Amino acid sequence: MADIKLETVVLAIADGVARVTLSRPDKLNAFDSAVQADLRAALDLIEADPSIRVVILTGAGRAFSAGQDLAERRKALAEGDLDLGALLEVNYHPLICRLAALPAPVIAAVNGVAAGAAAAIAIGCDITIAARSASFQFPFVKVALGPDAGTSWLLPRLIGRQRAMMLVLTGGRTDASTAADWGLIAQVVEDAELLPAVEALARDIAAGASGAVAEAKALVRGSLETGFEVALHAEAAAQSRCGRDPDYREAITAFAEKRAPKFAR
Ligand code: LHQ
Repeated sequence: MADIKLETVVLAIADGVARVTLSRPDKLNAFDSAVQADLRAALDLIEADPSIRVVILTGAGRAFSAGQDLAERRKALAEGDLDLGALLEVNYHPLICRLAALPAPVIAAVNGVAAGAAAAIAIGCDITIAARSASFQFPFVKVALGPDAGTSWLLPRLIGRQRAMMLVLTGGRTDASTAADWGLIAQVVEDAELLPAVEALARDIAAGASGAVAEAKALVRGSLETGFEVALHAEAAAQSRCGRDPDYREAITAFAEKRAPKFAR
């Protein structure tokens, strides 16, 4: 299928994998209102297409994204628009929540610097893989702001409170290798390997039974907000659904027949 080119985002869908590329490279893919609108449009298309089994989010050029467009904020400030919380609630939160709620896992392929809200979106994806030369920066304090877009929730859970504090209180840059060592991201790969590695991972996940993949995503995400016994019950409920799915019958039959399963969905 041909790429769908929006103003600042390119959506490419092939073989059950949707790749969303932030495409404003001259401004390091900073999130202005056009990017926000294009991401909403891309998500509308992805949510409406049941053939999509995995989503990849990446950036064009040398950056993943430099976060909120500061030039647009400067203009808004001059016009007296000061409510950043409203901007978060209207633009960022729906985007972040829609990515989390998609049944298809979302893989961030972090090709370069990821800063501010964009770094939060990258580490909030289901799996985050970065190029060796990429970096992560939570520079909110450097622009006199507190952490947002989920940063204060995600960082302590991924890397612990001590390292989270260091990152948010300094706003300093963390290279991809350190990010991987700390568990901020799943993996670091050489620059030229980023898209091939992420696409291979996406194909691997897309080959799985999509019902089971969706249950796995929801269970792991949900576990962060529940106790152990609640998680056990959630797993059992998911297993009841999976066990009645024809794909489970096919997997068991294929195992007995010593062949690869052919999943229906
Ligand atoms: C940019 C940006 C940018 C516009 C580079 N905006 N143009 C969420 C919602 C609600 C409220 C507010 O906040 C938030 C959360 C946030 O995201 S706050 C954090 C916002 N981001 C930043 O503070 C990062 C700002 N950018 C930088 O510090 C640097 O650009 C980094 C370290 C990312 C990269 O540095 P360099 O590699 O030296 O590139 P550069 O600075 O030369 O940038 C290249 C161009 O991109 C340049 O444009 P120009 O026309 O001069 O060539 C920059 O102005 C533009 N650009 N970031 N966020």
